[in-house]
Amino acid sequence: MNGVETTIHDCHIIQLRTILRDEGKLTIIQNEKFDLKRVYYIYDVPEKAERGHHAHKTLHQLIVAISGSFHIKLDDGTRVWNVTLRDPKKGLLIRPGIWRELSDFSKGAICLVMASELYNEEDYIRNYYNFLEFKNV
Ligand code: T46
Repeated sequence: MNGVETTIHDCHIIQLRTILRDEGKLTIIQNEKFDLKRVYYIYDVPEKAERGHHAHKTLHQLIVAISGSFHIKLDDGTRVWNVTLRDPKKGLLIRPGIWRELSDFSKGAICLVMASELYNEEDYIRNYYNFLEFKNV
């Protein structure tokens, strides 16, 4: 998938398989649209702090609010999609070439991110005007 041509319509909420029992719930993330190479999580985010404010050239990601809630604004250079994640049974699939801004973290929120590649700063576009150039907008 070419990050230059992707739009917010290539990003989706994915319902994750969940086993419900009286003893609690178990959610499985397995073969969700890309091969997984890296997992990280963001937590202890202070009130009013924002994260992201960048895009990736080639990275695919699946983001899950495994605790609490937060807001994600996705932007393809033309259109914007605002999503609030608060259900650990749902993941947000973000394709390459999408600008994202994370905000409104609730107390105790944990943002779990699964990524298709190892960390590579060269894959980031951290300036919005460079992002618009990348998208040919
Ligand atoms: C994303 C959002 C949701 C590493 O050294 N290795 C890593 O795997 C990651 C993810 C980050 N870092 C370093 C790079 C920076 O010096 O950790 C520092 C913070 O990273 P960043 O400013 O990119 O953090 P966020 O929370 O703004 O963004 C992260 C991911 O980078 C990004 O892919 O989509 O979470």
